[in-house]
Amino acid sequence: MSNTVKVAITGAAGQIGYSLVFRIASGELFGPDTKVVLSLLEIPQAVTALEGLAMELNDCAFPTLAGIEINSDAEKGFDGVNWAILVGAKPRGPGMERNDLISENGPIFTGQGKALQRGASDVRAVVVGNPCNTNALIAAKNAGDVPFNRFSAMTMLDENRARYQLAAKAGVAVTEVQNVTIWGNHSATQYPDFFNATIGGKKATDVISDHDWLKGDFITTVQKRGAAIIKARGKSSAASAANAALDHVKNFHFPTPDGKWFSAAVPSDGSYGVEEGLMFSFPIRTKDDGSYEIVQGLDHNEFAKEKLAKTEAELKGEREIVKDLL
Ligand code: NAX
Repeated sequence: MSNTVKVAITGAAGQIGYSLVFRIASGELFGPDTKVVLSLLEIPQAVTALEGLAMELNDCAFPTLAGIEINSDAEKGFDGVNWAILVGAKPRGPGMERNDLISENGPIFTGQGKALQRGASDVRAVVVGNPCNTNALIAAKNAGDVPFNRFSAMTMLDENRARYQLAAKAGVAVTEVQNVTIWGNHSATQYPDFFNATIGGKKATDVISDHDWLKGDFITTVQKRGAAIIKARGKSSAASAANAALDHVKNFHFPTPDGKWFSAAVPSDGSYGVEEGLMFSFPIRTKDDGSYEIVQGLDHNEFAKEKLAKTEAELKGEREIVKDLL
């Protein structure tokens, strides 16, 4: 196996990009023995900013950084990449509805899907730019013969947020909280599943006796955490989103420890009754051959089924808005 990994990052001059690139270049993501070539992509107006970013990266003198490429042309930027982290997207403007954002950002991902097909023969792509599930669906549907399951969307930030909330409520270290699945869309309809989560190896519902909190404030806090951060910081989550993108790539790149799983939005294969082909967040484990599987057999009570149905309906609605791009 080659010990050089080429990683493309779109929107690299943005705020998530600035938190992401140094950590990848430092060797934190793939380890000290793997060299990294960074392919940074931006819109033409932001290429100068990328040149400044490249100077800073070089000035870190990271032993693992084997090269930096800068492009505003996706086809060139995706040439030969192993991982594409698709962060670049337009933010929601004043008075803009979610549906407007879906229509505005969709075309970016048709172009990037096509460019991935032409440029990269062995690629995995994760979409961070919102609405990330639907953007990932658009990219995948435009990527020709790149297998559908090479595309995913990031719900790892939601999982990390949920793990922190459960740990804080139980008064334990966050490492004690495992197997918190985010089901569905990276949006306010997502379902952070505490029923199948564990705290210190026990069921979370046995450790946290306040089930009203679990069914109420816990879920809404996780669903609305992004908005709470914007309100407090005046800007959207950036370092935590970059951190989650690293976790996402690590989760797919390295074997999942026994008995554990992680959340990511991947193409549904019909598991848990979710319509096949929707880009839906599920519990995921990697397999020995480097591919992944959706963890089967988790129980859903009526409460959970209702939540799953709601987030699935939202994703179908988003897909309807972009149907001309698929
Ligand atoms: P910024 O506005 O700081 O950066 C976005 C960058 O993307 C800009 O520099 C812009 O020039 C670039 N860009 C736009 N179109 C592009 C294209 N076609 N090709 C290449 N670059 C392009 O936003 P930032 O805070 O970094 O957030 C980026 C995206 O992440 C947004 O869509 C945001 O909503 C989304 N998020 C997703 C999260 C998740 O958990 N999935 C959480 C954090 C974040 O909200």
